Amino acid sequence: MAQPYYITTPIYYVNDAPHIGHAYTTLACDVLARFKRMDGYRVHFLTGTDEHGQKVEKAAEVAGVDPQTFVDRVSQNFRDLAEKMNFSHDDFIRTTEERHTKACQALWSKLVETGDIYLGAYAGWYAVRDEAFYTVGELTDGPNGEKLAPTGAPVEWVEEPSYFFRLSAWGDRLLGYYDANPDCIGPASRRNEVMSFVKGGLQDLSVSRTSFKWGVPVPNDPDHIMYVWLDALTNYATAVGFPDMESDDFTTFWPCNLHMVGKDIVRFHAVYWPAFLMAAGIAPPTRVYAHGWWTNEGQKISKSLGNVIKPDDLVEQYGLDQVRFFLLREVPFGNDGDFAHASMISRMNHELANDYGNLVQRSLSMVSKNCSGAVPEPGAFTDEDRALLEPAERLVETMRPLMDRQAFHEALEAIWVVIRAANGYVDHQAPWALRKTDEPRMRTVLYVLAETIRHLGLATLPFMPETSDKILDQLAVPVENRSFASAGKCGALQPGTALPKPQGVFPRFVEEAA
Ligand code: ME8
Repeated sequence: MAQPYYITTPIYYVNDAPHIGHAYTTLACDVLARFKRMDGYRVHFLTGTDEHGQKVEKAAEVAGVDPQTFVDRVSQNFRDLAEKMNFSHDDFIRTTEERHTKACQALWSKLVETGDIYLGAYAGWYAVRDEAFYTVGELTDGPNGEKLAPTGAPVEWVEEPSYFFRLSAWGDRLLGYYDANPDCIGPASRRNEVMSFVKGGLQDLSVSRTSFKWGVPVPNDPDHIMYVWLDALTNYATAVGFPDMESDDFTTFWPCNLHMVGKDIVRFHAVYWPAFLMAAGIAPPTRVYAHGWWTNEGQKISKSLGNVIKPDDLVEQYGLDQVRFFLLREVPFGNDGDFAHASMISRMNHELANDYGNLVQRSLSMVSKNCSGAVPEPGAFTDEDRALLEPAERLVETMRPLMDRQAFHEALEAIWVVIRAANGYVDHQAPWALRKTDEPRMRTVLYVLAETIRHLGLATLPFMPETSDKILDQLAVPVENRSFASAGKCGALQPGTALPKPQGVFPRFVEEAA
């Protein structure tokens, strides 16, 4: 039986059009999902949209349509983005679906039964933009004397009857869970941040609202709708069959292996969510990873600054796999990053066109011209051949632990170490010269290069699926051999296999056109 791997993106608010930040999180998940599938796992990759709450209700009002019409329209933009970015999700959840209402209400009822939800009254500060409550100590004064949340969002005073989740009772048990599971929050800086927040003491959390209607009704008290974060977080359970905890999907995929989120929402995922789950007697997630924040040419990305980077525009301008590569290569995953067109062009020209593209093109053209367009027959391998081939054969093994700690940039660097070594090998072996002096040795060198490129094509497949497939097509690698099980000798290129005519894979970008 294949081992299960359940991975989720945040579900995105539908108050706005998708931008590069949303594409980034889902891309990271897509690359991991593809890697795990190639590594033999049974993967369930979930993304979707968060469609309830005051923020969405207000956005619908501004658009002059009823909330359902509004969410239907904007949710589609996120689906379109997923298609455009070649994301391979297995399910796209919307919180306005019937299956989700059922799951939220079932979780709520469990929490009422265990005594973890009680009725009270809320009086405090709320930021609609963050859909979050803040204590007075967290607020700062804005330029016009208004109160602001730590995120910069304006807050408003809210006073209304509310159900509460007894979060204050879960501090020690949360700390116990973090201690017993050192990998349950990554990277380490976020883990420390979460732990000190919990150590600072937790207050009970308001989990229902009465002043607007756009949400999941509280069972047996329909004047209340559920707090949008309790509703939203539950999506991860809904999608694998909750409340049917005996279902095949739930028993296979729960607890979730990885909730990928941005650093803005780590508290919701690493504090509130495990507390809700533990209170309901359900296992908390295995890992939450909070990545960093993108800015645009040094500025915060925001609609009001008019500097939102639309993934569609980038793909149009530079090509899909180029964008996928750049986003995960440019910034150590977990750190903040700055998007700059000059860096995008530089990476494309140096690492894609010059390093990878050039290696593939010159090697395969030589095979095509000098080996009758077929995989050459190698002779005995020399130490130099083995020095290139062996790390190439071990690439997946090298990448596995890096991917498991979401160090995408390190996994890419491991691939580029082999690419650079292969380019050095071509220069040093000079197969064009061997053609005149030692044809059998030329065939060995070209075979070693073709085999190395096969390993590289497999290793880059999760990151750049279309281009890597094109590379593997040029080596006539059968589709059923494009998994890591075939990466070893059993999938090795067979001498004599006819190869299609090679084609360039990574065009150079003309810098003036940027
Ligand atoms: O928070 N850089 O939805 P949301 C990097 N609905 N990542 C970014 C980014 C940026 N500049 N901007 C956005 C919500 N993101 C809730 C989630 S989950 C149960 C509910 C990414 O539409 C990043 O992953 O505001 C961030 O956490 C997420 O989009 C926030 O998306």
